[in-house]
Amino acid sequence: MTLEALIFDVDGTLADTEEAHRVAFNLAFERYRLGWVWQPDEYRELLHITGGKERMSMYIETLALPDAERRRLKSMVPDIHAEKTRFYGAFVADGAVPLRDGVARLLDEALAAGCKLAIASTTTAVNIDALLQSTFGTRGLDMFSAIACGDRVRAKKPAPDIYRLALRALELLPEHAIAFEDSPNGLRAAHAAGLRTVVTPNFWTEGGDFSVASLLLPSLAELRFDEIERLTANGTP
Ligand code: XBP
Ligand code: MG
Repeated sequence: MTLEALIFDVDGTLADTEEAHRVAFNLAFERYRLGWVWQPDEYRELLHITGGKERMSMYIETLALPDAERRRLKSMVPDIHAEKTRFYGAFVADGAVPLRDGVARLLDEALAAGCKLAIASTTTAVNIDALLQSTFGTRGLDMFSAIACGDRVRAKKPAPDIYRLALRALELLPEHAIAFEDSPNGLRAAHAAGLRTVVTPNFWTEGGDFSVASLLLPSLAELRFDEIERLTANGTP
């Protein structure tokens, strides 16, 4: 089976971004004087909900509030999220969010071998553009044949929609591509889309259910592009 594309998740896979997201959320909450502070342990639980807006809405549901106040706070979620995205974009532009080990080399090896690259992420296009430009420079956006992200799909991970969108944009069947993920939600999304998946957990996702992963690694530091097919062959969904 010829491998024609690698499809990467962004947050936690290309780069360990979630601490920057967490701090950005807290700065936005402070800007809106909400009195909310997401500590690491609480944020790790909240990360089971994909999508920053969905995460905030679910958090509001957990608060003991009069209905009118709950509705008012929920109506503010898009504005709070836009403010959070501004803070996050500033961290990324400052170079505060480097690529994970092995990512730059593996992407260059894939491109040199004529393999396409794509992205399937829950975060926003703004965040992805900022990360690709801050880590790869101006060539960052041109490296990827397709970027499927954010609100382009109604059902976010663990639904397969974002991976199906990436495959449609690549005009590929799932057997000709491999997904790279960091979280159980992301793995479930890729697997449901029929993709073999390489998983590299991190601080926020370690200990999750990765039983359907084709390959589980601590990072991409040791993975060579020309080994991927062989190492994932028996992990076909
Ligand atoms: C991870 C997410 C995102 C980020 C925050 O996305 O679920 O919601 O946590 O980014 P993925 P936003 O791992 O699929 O890249 O606030 O922009 O959603
Ligand atoms: Mg992720």
